[in-house]
Amino acid sequence: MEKRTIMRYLQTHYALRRNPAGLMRKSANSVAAKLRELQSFFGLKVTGELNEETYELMQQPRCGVPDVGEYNFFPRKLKWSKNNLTYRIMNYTQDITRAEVDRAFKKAFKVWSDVTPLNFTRIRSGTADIMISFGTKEHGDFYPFDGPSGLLAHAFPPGPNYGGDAHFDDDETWSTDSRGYNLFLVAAHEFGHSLGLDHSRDPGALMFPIYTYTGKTGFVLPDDDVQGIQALYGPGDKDPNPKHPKTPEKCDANLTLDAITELRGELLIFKDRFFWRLHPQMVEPELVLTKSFWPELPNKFDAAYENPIKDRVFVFKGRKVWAMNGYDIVADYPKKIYELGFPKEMKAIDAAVHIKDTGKTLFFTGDKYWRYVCDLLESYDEENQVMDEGYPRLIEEEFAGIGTRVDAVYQRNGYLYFFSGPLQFEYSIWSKRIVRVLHTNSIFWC
Ligand SMILES: [Ca+2]
Ligand SMILES: [Ca+2]
Ligand SMILES: [Ca+2]
Ligand SMILES: [Zn+2]
Ligand SMILES: [Zn+2]
Repeated sequence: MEKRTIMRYLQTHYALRRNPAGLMRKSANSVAAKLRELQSFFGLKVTGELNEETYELMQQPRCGVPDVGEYNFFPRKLKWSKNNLTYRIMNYTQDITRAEVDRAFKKAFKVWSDVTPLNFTRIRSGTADIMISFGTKEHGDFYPFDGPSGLLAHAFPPGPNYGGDAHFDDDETWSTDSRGYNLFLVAAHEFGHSLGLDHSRDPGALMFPIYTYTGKTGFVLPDDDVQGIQALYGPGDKDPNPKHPKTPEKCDANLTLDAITELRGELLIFKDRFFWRLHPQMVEPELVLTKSFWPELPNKFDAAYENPIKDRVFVFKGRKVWAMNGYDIVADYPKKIYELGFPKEMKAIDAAVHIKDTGKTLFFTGDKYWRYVCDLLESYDEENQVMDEGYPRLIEEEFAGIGTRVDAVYQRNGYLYFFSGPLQFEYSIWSKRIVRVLHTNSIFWC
């Protein structure tokens, strides 16, 4: 990323001003201040410096609307003073059929009309409240697009003329699925702006500025967005999909976890559609959507562990297991868990952990656990039996006191950390006993 691109990013999204001569203000302080704003918005370590983490974030495809609302970039946020709004599709992309474009926009409006008293009617001539168009580069509003990736779209807050209008960068490849950018998802986000919403800092929110493909299963508007839009317009008569996913709070006293693994020195703590990344030197964990890392994997996992020698992370969901090498899925995966030697009737694994010092891998399911002599997930067969003899065993035989079910487990410095509901058990591998009982959320120093 060139310096110019970085400056443009801060100008577009953080209101970094040009000086009157039209040149960028050279003041390092001003750039640093904007970098701090950006880092704070995305929950990164606030340094004011362009570190790798910040640099990576700035390269992600995103919405063109600024993250800070207090500036005069677009007219100040307003709301529509009527509930019946019109929209008009001015032109089309060549990437998908016209019918697909029409459907994507209709569905995107429905996301908002389902939870508010708003109604959207399509008109085919004249001026609509929300005029929708595809354009490239400079497209008539002095907020030019930038070619493929980078800025995907933008929309204006409620008001006359440009107000409410939504523009899509036709240098992107638009799709109805995971390829390129999903038009429905981007449109649903932009129409949020058309109705008066700003960007959200909640990484689970539709109004989060960065694009993540959230999967094939039916989209449900996250709770954060519902709260936002209902604060402006109130709720509608009936919500056909009242279960709006909430983003987990790390310090929730009742916090429970799905799975935990290390990945190249970081701890990944899975919960619902998310995981927290906890770096040994970082106090503040970063919450991200699992799909933003591994778009091809399920949203939510049952269990996960790392084999650091092979640099592999294994994640389990139902009867399937995936092996990952960093961001990449290893060839031949997913496999079925019975291919690893588990009984055919086994539906899922609750938790798994690989113990570096002994080379053994433990798998927990229900009140039982299995032990593998070594980690041979890649070459399991009947003749080459790798399951330790005498397994499965009852969890309470070996790990008395941790309960009869394990949600998640990881190992560090000779200890196993078991999570069961809102409790965490620190178990010494060498003295074979529980040394401490903690709250689950103490993993985040809450
Ligand atoms: Ca308009
Ligand atoms: Ca673009
Ligand atoms: Ca689990
Ligand atoms: Zn946006
Ligand atoms: Zn525009």
